[in-house]
Amino acid sequence: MKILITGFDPFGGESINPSYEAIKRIKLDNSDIELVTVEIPTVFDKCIDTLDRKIKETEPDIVICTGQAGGRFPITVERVGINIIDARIADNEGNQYIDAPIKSDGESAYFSNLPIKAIVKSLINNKIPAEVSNTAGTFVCNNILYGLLYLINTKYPHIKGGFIHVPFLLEQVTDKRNTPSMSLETITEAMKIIVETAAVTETDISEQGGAIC
Ligand code: PCA
Repeated sequence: MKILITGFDPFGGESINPSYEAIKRIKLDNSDIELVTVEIPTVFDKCIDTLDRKIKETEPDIVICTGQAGGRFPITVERVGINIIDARIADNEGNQYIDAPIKSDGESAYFSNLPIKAIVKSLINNKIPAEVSNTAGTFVCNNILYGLLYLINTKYPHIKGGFIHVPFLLEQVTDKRNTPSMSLETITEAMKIIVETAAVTETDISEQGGAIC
């Protein structure tokens, strides 16, 4: 079983991105998994092209993309990617699209086909705060999630894929008041659990994981 996992480069004035820092430190217990780790540029369009190239090159069974969600407290397992960009800040190459579709021939939205509820449950069982999220935002993380699911739906129907948002690292919040963070060790452990849960879960569990608003 081959799993491709991606993290983003730093953006928005940060000098580090916890997603890539964590995924490059993952040490798996399950030796049946071959893990391929890639850093993706925080740039609209280019991130999807980079991902597509890597999928072609490595032919994974599962693709897990990850990124930073500064300000969120738990690890959030994204349910859905939506076909829109509405950028509050510019990406790392100065692009700032407003209300633009990601793929003109794509559906309005695609659901992750990772076992999102099983992943949340595994994290919580390991005492790591986690929940399902119903929005990956409208910036580059939603862009790559939607792009991945578009690729799965149009080109790679045998692949399972989705997206995980992680909080700031402790070192990123020393200059930010009352902002949630998590240690790099915990985020790295979470990534390991996510990879191993995705690898062994054929069908997701049916358990409440929704939000009222
Ligand atoms: N987080 C941003 C883009 C890159 C990243 O790590 C986001 O949530 O859109």
